[in-house]
Amino acid sequence: MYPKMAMRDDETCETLKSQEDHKGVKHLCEMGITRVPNKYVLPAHERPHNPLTTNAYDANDLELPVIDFAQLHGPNHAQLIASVTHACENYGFFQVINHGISSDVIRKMEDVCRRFFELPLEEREKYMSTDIHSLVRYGTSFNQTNDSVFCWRDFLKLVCNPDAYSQWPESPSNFREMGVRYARKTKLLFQLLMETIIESLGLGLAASTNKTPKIDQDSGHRNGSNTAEEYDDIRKDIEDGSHLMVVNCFPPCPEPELTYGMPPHSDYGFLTLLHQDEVEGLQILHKDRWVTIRPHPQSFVVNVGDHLEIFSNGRYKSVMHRVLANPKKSRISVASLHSVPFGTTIKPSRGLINDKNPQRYMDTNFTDFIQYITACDSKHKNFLESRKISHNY
Ligand SMILES: O=C(O)CCC(=O)C(=O)O
Repeated sequence: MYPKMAMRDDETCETLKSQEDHKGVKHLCEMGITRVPNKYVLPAHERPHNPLTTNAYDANDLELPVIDFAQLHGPNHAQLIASVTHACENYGFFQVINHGISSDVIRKMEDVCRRFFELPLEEREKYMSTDIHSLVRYGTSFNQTNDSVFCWRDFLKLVCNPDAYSQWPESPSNFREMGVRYARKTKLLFQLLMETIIESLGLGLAASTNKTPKIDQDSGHRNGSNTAEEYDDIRKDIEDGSHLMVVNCFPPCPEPELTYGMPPHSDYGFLTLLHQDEVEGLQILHKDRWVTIRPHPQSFVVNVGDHLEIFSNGRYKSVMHRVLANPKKSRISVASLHSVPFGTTIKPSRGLINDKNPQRYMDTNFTDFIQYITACDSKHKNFLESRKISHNY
């Protein structure tokens, strides 16, 4: 048992706590803290509910567009593609239902993740590392090495490929088996989602019929330089793509108004597939307002990542999101981040560039991105901003 630590200004307590901060927020809660340590206290102007930071904090929930994947191969296929286009252009987020991943797979994954975070610290600590190349990594905050203020989250990051599985935790029982099963299913779902996204951008259709797509005179979005070859390359990249699973644990926070579960950020990959338990916390920036995405059991929240923004030449934008800490309930989420293989160059699709719609992002190597997040603050959309090409006309 740890002594209760209530005073923020007690120097001895602070020193002790700062050593403990790197062991994570679950550990701090187990120590019995009743105040948020200084390391987690944001300056007033950066706090989640400060009207000056967000300009319009809005407690309203937002109903995300729902994509019913049961329609994928049916007579309403064209409508489904139109809904995907609408969701990606207007929200950067949607929910997918009837996605083919059974409730048993999802429930058991959530259960083993919850049990992982309930393990004693000595067990979780075995995976603690700040090396972002580790195949398995337990840690805390957003970027533990660079964050001047920590956020109220612990995580387990798991690289998903057959060579990495043997290094995943064996404890709690069934963790590895359920984790691998979940990872394989979400990878397949990602591939299907990407097929629809590519089609929604007008690229898949062009390749499959091997015809030059029409130029949309108003938006200038599609053009004639798309080739079946490029489509085949991207399909291959998606199939062989990188897949990282991030299991997030947000324990109850004694002073949630002072900190974040996760600060505003966008995701780096093509798509993220998120499963959140029944506890609210996720908010997205929509029309300059932070809005809450209420959890829907059995659906996945899907969002556009930075690499898709680059690939679509800015037509589909990655959207900032954040997680609020809450005082009462522990929250678990599982984010599956998918992209092209490490080492691949991400570039705007040649099929989407034309005179009206010039290339808006530099070709970007995955390695550049990894270097950037290692050295710099990767919150907000800083990395993507650094890849933009400005056109002075
Ligand atoms: O827990 C959530 O709702 C979102 C998690 C997230 O944004 C992330 O893992 O990047």
